[in-house]
Amino acid sequence: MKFVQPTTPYLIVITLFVTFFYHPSLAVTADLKPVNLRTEYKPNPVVDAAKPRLSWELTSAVRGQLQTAYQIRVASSPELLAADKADLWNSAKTSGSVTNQIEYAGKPMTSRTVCFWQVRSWDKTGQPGPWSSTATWEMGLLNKADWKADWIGNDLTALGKGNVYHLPPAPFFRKETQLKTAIKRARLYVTSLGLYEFQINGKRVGKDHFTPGWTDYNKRVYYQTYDVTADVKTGKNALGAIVSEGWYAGYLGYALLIGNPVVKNFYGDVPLLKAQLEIDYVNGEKETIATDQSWKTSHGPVLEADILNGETYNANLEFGDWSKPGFADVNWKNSTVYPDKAERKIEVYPGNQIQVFQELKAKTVTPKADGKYLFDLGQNFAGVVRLHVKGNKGDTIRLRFGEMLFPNGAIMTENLRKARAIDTYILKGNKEGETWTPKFTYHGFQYVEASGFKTAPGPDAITGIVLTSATPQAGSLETDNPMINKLYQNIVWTQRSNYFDIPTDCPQRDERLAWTGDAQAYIKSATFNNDIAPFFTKWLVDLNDAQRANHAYPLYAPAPNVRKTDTYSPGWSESGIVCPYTIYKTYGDTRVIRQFWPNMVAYLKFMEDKSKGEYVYKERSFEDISPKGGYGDWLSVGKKTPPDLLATLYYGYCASLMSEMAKAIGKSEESVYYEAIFNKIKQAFLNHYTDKTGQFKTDNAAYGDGEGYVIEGKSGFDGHTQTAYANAIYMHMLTPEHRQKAGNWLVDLIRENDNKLATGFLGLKALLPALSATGHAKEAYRLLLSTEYPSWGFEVINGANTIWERWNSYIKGKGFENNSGMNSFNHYAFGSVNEWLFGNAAGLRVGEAGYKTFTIRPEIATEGIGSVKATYHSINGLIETAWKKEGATISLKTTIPVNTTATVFIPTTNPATVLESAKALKTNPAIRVKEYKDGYLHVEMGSGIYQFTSQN
Ligand code: RAM
Repeated sequence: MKFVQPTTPYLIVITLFVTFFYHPSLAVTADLKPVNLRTEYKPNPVVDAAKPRLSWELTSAVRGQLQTAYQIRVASSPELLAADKADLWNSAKTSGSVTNQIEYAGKPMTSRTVCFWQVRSWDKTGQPGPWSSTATWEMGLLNKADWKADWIGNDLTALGKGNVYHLPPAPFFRKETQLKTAIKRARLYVTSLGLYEFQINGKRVGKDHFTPGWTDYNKRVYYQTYDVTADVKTGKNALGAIVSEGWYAGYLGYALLIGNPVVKNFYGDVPLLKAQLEIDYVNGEKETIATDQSWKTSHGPVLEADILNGETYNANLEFGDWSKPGFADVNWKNSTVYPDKAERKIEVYPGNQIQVFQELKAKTVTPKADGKYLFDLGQNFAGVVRLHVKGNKGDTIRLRFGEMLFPNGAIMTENLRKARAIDTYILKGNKEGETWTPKFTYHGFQYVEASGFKTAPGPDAITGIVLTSATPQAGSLETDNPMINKLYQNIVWTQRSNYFDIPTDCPQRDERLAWTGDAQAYIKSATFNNDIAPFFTKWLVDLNDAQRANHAYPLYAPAPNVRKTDTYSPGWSESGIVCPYTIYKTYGDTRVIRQFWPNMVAYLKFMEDKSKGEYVYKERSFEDISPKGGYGDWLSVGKKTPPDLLATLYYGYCASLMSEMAKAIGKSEESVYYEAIFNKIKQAFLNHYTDKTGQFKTDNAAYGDGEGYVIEGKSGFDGHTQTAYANAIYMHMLTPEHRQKAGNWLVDLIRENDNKLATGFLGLKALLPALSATGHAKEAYRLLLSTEYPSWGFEVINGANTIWERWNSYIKGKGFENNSGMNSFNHYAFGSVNEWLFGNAAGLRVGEAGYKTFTIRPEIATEGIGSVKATYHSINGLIETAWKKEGATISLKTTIPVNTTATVFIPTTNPATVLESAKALKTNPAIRVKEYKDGYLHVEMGSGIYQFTSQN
């Protein structure tokens, strides 16, 4: 199963439309049809925004097609909509080309309203197209007062066992109810402090996992809404829930590892449930069944469950049909009601819920010593396994999880550190066998070591269940080079494993925190693979909720106190600017800018104060944080770029992004202000950090022997590094002439380093883009295609199927060379090359926000790669760019969505030979030829599919 946006490819839609729906009696003359209607980025969602934002895409067979006006109508029933009685909102014909981020502007929304809407568009000649099909959105509970449900719990903390891992069993809750008469509609609103699974009449509700998601539970908690009309019936019904510690009360991060005084219960110690089932009867009556002390509670088979530590399940303690009516709950007690926190918000989950992405069959099962069996699922991923076993009552299966094997074939678990990551199942002895999947834990793994099987298990004893935030697939990339294709798949798997409610650093060890540096370094890359708009809409709230008292953004968000000295760091904190900017730029989302503007302004002020009004961070400006100077170019190879130099570049970059964002929300004075700050920083940076020739220089002695700085600080510091030049170029911190010089020094530094990269987390994302930007695409390709350490290819040839934390996390024939505790095999930071793969190799760059305009400027490799094909489903529709080199012919296919404009740079040494669909460009009115420059013929055009060829 794949998450693909529910957009039908254009041509199919067009054909269907023309064949089945077009009827001359309709007053429709244009073939412009809106499709993929979404509200707050989602098809037919439940939302709680007062003014939900609407979007659509357009299809048309006409080249260069545009929308000149649109009309939206919204009604409270499909019948009213069909009768053209838009009782909620009729936008009337509104001129403009915008098709997304359009705020609902009708009657004020009230809780529970279901809105039915349609849109139609007028084409470039002013003719209206047909109405779209109907989409819906539903309003959630807009006021706290809509909640009748209490927070209920069952304090089992006294039953927690063990000194190292103290985990109580998971409480079960149940309630029976008699529903009076015929039911028209039923909704379940449900949340928990901790994790929950809800059941109605013996059936699990919904497909979501790890609900309600991680937030700063002191400030807000999200809830889910399920249409359960089909799950309830007139007469007796039973509601049930299992609740677990989760992020609320479970173990988090490396707190245990580093001996933090608090290791769990960061937000509370008893997990709580809050749920209400709202029934609308056909006769107009309403009824609400809400959690209160009358709900019965007990604990049973889930002996312990923890995200990091695993789950233990004793099937002998199962209750049977506990969530069906008629279950004898005489031994269950009443629930305890817990007070609400007045300041805690309760809101609709804005992200994409975690769901099952795919199941993985075991590739091999290998018997091991001591009766153990090793299962290989063939892919490193985040998720759980489904166990199928036949045995005797009381037999115990113990599952350990690992990403890699030692060269001797034993499972490697050292890199999990204090994440115990063990699942245990105690059999009830069912003759037909028994099946179990844990509910409240997940692991990062490829291999499972199972003990306790009495007879040899087959491969179907263990099935991998891949879990991920269900971000719809947005892009694809394929070349004729298998190594690069593998690299791309590894990037995708790593994103899938780590976009898990929050952008985690890794899914396996005792960390799984949303490290802000990793998030900002990778976000742009992520946009090309999946639609991450809802995912980041959620996480940006976490990030801003975690903004520190001094206005610095934290190291990770949510930010429980897992280590007292974890405060902030340059390169990490800037996530608070870079991430909203990227969401704005990618999706045209100005709401995120408005929403967090005061926080971002406060952060820029913090940065300014920190520079003591000098607009440059001189050496040792960040000695007060831990590690000294912050994380800097984390995990770089060789000399370390001084953190203060990098911090200054980031400061300038943020000021420029602020200027652009201010403009986008109509704050022109602020835009000018931040532009001026940017220029001041640039000047101060150049004054302090460059010598007469323009080379970067730093007072390296200021850092002593690196004591107190990050581990790589011991290799010494230098400003004349790949990372420094790459970032200065990427962040536009240099004059044009200086920029070219910097590009040349960058190339020199790579050559001096045996043609190898030396960058860490911060340097890497900028490295290839900076080479390309200064005319060194050939060097960029050389690094991309290298298979020597350190390189992406080195990971691939050493067997990687995900992106590793370190280039040499594992070497074939040698094993694990590194620090075993900090050696993740599923860490997306080095996957930030995806930005270059799509942006340069395939050549796709956003212009006006939301890809309303964009450029396609593919960089043709001189060797190693002969074709690159990328697709990207933007908020304005599907974009495609595919180039191929065959002898002297270069072909370039581009797909430009309706209502967008592209500037395509056709690579050619001979512009006179350029043809489109085998015809001269001159003869094609859809294409505007601009100029020939730097080996590219620039052309501009609107929507359509274009096939260019040129002779070289
Ligand atoms: C590591 C994390 C993360 C990084 C920080 C500095 O432990 O895994 O990737 O951002 O430290």
